[in-house]
Amino acid sequence: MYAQALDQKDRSPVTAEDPVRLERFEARCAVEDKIEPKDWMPEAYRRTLIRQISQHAHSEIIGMQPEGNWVTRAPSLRRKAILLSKIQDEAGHGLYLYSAAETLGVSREELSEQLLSGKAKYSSIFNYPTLTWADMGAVGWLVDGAAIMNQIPLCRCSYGPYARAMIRICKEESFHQRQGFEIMHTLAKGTAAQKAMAQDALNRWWWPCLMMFGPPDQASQHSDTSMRWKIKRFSNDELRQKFIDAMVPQAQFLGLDIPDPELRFNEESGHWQTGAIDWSEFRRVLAGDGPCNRQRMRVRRQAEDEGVWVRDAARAFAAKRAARLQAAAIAAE
Ligand code: FAQ
Repeated sequence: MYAQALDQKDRSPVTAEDPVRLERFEARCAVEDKIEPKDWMPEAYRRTLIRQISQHAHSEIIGMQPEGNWVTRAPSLRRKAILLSKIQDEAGHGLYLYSAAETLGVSREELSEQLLSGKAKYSSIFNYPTLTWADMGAVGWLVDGAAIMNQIPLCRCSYGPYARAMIRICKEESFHQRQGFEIMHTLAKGTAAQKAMAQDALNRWWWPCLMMFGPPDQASQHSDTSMRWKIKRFSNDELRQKFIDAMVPQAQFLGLDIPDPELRFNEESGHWQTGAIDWSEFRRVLAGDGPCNRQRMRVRRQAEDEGVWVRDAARAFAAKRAARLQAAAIAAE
């Protein structure tokens, strides 16, 4: 029941596309034309986008929970205000992304139902707990850092509404990353106990962040078509490597150790090389058995149930207002 996306795919067969239209579509992608909602697109392109955009939206919504855990315990009023704003930004990102997905002909209700029923995936990273205040630093620095690395290329995605949503999201994500780095910096340059807390957070978040980029290229089912259609611009492994190369010097600047005894700089390739990633852990989290999968879904469902009266009240108000306006229009005739 808590497994992510065991049955999320639209299994109805994709009928053969008109070869002429398909060729024209592929040619538009090749020359970097933006595809807009009313343009013809292959059914597989539409489904891929709905899958990716909705998983991304769900990740933003579920991603509020690990941070929400620290709102009441932030160490100062300033930190609390910043954290609250960041969490509100995540909600906004979820909403822009649901709107982008809706332009592809799927309703917000369907998407929400896929998440609440446990059919839809969201990012593996949000199934890990935030145990200390330093985790707010690590989430901002590393999780938002990984998100930016993955999402900047999405600003050039071939699908117009997704690309445009990503531009604003990326601007906000870079603030988030800065605030996370600033928390880590304060802790790492603070007392020995604070530095140990920052190191512990890095130890717990490093490997799950590397997994955020998705399975290794040879195991990534969607990368080839998504790259041909210019939805994705880089492969999962390419983005993971860019992230590692960016983060290692930042950890060094902070005076923190990356928890990987095999980490070394490869002079030949010019890249930092890590030890092996434990992909069995990634598969376990995706199958619903991460440290917090059950808790995340329980909290999400509870929030949905507790919001019923708000949605009912909004609908009742909208109906009353429409009736009032209609009555006024009739009276004016
Ligand atoms: N977790 O063939 P690929 C954030 C699935 S937002 C769970 O390589 P694709 C902001 C994948 O869906 C973070 N599932 O797939 C924030 C597919 O399964 P399916 C979210 C994963 O789509 C910060 C299967 O594995 N970002 O952090 C994961 O070509 C702080 C095979 O994979 C996005 O969603 C994973 N990590 O590439 C919020 C960005 N990785 O659908 C709050 C947009 C892979 O066939 C606080 N998405 N899978 O059942 C993407 O760029 C892509 O979808 C990838 C995966 C790169 C995630």
